[in-house]
Amino acid sequence: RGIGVFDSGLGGLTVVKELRKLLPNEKIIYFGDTARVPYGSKSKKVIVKYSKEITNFLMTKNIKIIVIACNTATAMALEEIKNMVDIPVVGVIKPGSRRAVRTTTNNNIGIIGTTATIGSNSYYNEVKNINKNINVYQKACPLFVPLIEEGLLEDSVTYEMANRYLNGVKGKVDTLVLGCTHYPLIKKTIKKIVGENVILIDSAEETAIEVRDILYSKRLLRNDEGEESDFFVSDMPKKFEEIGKIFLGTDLKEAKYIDIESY
Ligand code: DGN
Repeated sequence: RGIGVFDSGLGGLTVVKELRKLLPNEKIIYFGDTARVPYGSKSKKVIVKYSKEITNFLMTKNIKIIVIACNTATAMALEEIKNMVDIPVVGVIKPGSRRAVRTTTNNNIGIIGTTATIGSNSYYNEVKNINKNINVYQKACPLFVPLIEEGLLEDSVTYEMANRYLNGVKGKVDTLVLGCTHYPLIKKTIKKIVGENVILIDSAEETAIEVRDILYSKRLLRNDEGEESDFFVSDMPKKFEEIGKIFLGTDLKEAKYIDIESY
């Protein structure tokens, strides 16, 4: 059986990249909701509905675990999806928060993400649950996703926006959580602003570790060589294949179109 992974679009491929590094034998079934991205500016009701349709689709693909590789969908729909299926469901927020708490030495953590993720206070609550003495500075950065999707990774426009967004955390935090699947792609720009000594937490890596641990403890890890992964999208498979390479760091096998609203 495979690992089901979904995201609002391309961003979740950063999680696939880490899963492949850590669990090269596993087959991954990925769904990117390219027709309905971005999720970051939508309501909980709508994001839960989308996430449920995607879960119904993934459950037809013989999977043993679901990874919600999208911060916004994790913040809005993790509990609903957990209640819907009898296989483990992993989001990206808990793993990222855990890593941040372990990393900080001055007890000042910054969190950046989409408007929905930051508005939900999910990271804030998660961090405070682990250690209530940690100061959490949150900032929504809604323009980062479109800038990154346009490929403006090291452009002056991205730098200018990052400068405005990060003004409030600069100089305060020693750890900054990249609470959105896209942000690892502009790590360099972010570092230029917050300083080289600030540690950037990429939830993707920590999420992959959590998936490995769950599969290991349930004796669900594959030890023979896996089959090729499958990629599905709700619109524009060719564009997904093209830009997906940047997120994945390697070539992307064919992506297939799925009418997700029928699930
Ligand atoms: N995948 C989304 C997230 O991690 O919050 C970012 C893209 C979006 O839907 N705005």
